[in-house]
Amino acid sequence: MTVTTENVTTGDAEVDAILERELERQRTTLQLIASENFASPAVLAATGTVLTNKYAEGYPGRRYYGGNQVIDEIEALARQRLATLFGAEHANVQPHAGANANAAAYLALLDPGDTVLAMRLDQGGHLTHGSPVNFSGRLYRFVAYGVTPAAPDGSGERIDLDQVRDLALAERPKLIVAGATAYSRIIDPAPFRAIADEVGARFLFDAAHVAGLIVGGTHPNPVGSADVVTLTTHKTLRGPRGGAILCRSDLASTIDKAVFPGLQGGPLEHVIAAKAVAFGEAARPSFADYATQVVANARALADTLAGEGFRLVSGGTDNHLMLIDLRPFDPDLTGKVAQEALDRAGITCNRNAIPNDPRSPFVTSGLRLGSPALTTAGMAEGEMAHIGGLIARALGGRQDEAELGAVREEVGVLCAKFCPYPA
Ligand code: DSN
Repeated sequence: MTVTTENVTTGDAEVDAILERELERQRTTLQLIASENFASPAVLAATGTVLTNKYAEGYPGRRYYGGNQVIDEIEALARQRLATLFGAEHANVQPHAGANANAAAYLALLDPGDTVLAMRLDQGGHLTHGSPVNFSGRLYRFVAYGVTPAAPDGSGERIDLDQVRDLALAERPKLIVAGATAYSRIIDPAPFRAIADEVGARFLFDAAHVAGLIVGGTHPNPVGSADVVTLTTHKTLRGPRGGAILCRSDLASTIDKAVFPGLQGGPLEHVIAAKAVAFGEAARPSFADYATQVVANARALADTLAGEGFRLVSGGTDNHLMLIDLRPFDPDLTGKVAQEALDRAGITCNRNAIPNDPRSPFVTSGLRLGSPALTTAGMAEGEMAHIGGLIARALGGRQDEAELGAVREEVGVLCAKFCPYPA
């Protein structure tokens, strides 16, 4: 099956015109947002099915509405496929998003006011890891650990496990959270488990970003170490937009109750069908090749950017993403300006705070770049090196519309050659 402009024809002219423009944008610009990917046509097809019509509060075999015999089969299949992929005892595939998965895990494991230890937001953590503007920071008492100071040889800016242990001993959290949205190194679950055991805490691993790398064997699997693992299905795992939770069977009923009725109402069974399709795709041997290529591509892009005069936070990457410090390239260049200039050149990414960033989170001194989507499109190390050069050209020539236009043209040629959804 291929996705063509016909597939997105709804018959509503206003909506179709917008859908067509977004398809065109995805076809003709480079997608380097680390949390994005191109879902397969089969995954897209599953999200557009009649399963959207059905209310199915509850779980397979225990629904509150009639008519769920068929729906039960799809959800049971998705749960079984996900549990098998990760070697987990129990899977809940109903969370609508990674944020919901974390909310449900907190609801299951904590009482309001409980202390939680998680990664600092401005050093790579997520909003749901205790931001004061998020429910997590308002309902629970979050204490944050960070990364070690930057070192000239690139050995710094790693999760400071000594600090994690010191804070855990001092604060006695009920829960320790590992996982990040902007951290380019492997997060080893084992030391977190040991610290959690030492202080009698539960351990949650937020695998939102690295879920696909875990399945593909390029990141350690936290199942077995963590009490609960939350994840998203649309990032490196390359499925539909959504979340999921894995846990041991002794926590299964607590987790399930926290998702429904604790947090959500009717599950999105059309999305759950698409999750099942994506989990089936991820179980194929070719998915391990994909994960390996994602990491190789990130490394190739990082190496090129380092050669162009950017500083890689932590000196490089072990996973699908990198954080680049723009200041050595140009002290006046902010993340905001860089993101906007790259947008004009057809290169899509997001500005991101770097550890100890002197600029505000809205402006920043950094960019976050990731390889999952372009790897899905078929690009390899050679294209990554080319793109690294284009990024440097666009940022160096950001005030020169002709130069941005020339980069945009080269981007167009690359996108035409590596198109995830050929016309
Ligand atoms: N928005 C996601 C990301 O870009 O990492 C996290 O929720």
